[in-house]
Amino acid sequence: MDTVLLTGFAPFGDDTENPSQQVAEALDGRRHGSATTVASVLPVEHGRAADLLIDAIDRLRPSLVLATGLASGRCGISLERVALNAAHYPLPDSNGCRLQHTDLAVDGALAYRSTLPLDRCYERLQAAGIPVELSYSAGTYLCNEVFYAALRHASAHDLPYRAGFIHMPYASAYIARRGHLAPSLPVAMLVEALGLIVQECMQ
Ligand code: PCA
Repeated sequence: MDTVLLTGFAPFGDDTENPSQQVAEALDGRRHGSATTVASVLPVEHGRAADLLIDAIDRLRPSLVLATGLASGRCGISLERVALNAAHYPLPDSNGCRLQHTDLAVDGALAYRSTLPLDRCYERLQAAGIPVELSYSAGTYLCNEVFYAALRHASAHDLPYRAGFIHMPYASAYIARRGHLAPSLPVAMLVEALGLIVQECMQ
């Protein structure tokens, strides 16, 4: 069986929902040709998030690893091009850890490129009427940390999976409930976007 590993993150900071968790749960079990999507929701915790992702990769041996998270303030789907060997947390993780100006891997490469077909994904989402951008910064918090871990693991062990990271804005219904406005998209559109990205990546 061919597996797509799709990860989201648990809520963090002052937010009580994370759209990436909702999208991952919505797509869990979704079939695409001979491939099945397996979703996992990672904690916003230094070390543990990346360890859980690598454990899932070693257990499931997926052909595609799509990691996703919330980027508050972004106006559309952000297709991340680069994972950086750096941690500089803008806020503490869920355990109160706040790394500053730290390397993720002491002797690791400075950066890895996403191995997803991002230009094709960009065109596919645009054609579907979904706001999308190509991004050169996945930040220096937990999203970049798992992105870097997934690509370093593939490179270090010569594993054949494609891996990348997708940031998304808030879910509109959450922002409406919260009252304090910020850029958002409906959950249904976020789910559609990730479904289309899986399709492009599995071609
Ligand atoms: N977004 C954070 C971490 C978890 C998430 O959903 C980030 O952009 O690093």
